[in-house]
Amino acid sequence: MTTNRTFTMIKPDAVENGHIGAILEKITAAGFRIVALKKTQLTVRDAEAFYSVHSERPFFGELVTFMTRGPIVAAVLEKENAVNDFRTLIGATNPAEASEGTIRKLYATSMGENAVHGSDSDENAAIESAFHFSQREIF
Ligand code: FUP
Repeated sequence: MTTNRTFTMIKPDAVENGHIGAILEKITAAGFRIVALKKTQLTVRDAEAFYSVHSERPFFGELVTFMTRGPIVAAVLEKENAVNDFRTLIGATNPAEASEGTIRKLYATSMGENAVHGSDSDENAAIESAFHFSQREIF
């Protein structure tokens, strides 16, 4: 995994609300190349492992229930400065605080159901990409 990649998920709320196409369009229009892509559904065990850093937080149970309630779209994205540029594109964790035009401002409904995930570091981008994709699925 090179450092010009990040990992994203279009979360169950955005999938349910029919925003997959619009969000992928925003992502590619912003200059990201999709190097891996799949629709899938997390098991409880997957979600607990993916978000293990939050396991002691009061919202952990709700987060796992939300992330497993329907399918997601997982993707690996490539662009110079991918991690930081993608976090700028998605906006603040809480959509009420997200800047105009960001994906969370446009498509998220609440802090808990905030439409998209974006890796917070190159190291986590590599870990999260490997969690979802084998080398044969990355192009
Ligand atoms: P982000 O990096 O912006 O995705 O946010 P975090 O890693 O801090 O949080 C991961 C997910 O936990 C968020 F997308 C939503 C959920 N969360 C809450 O529900 N409440 C909080 O106070 C913080 C995070």
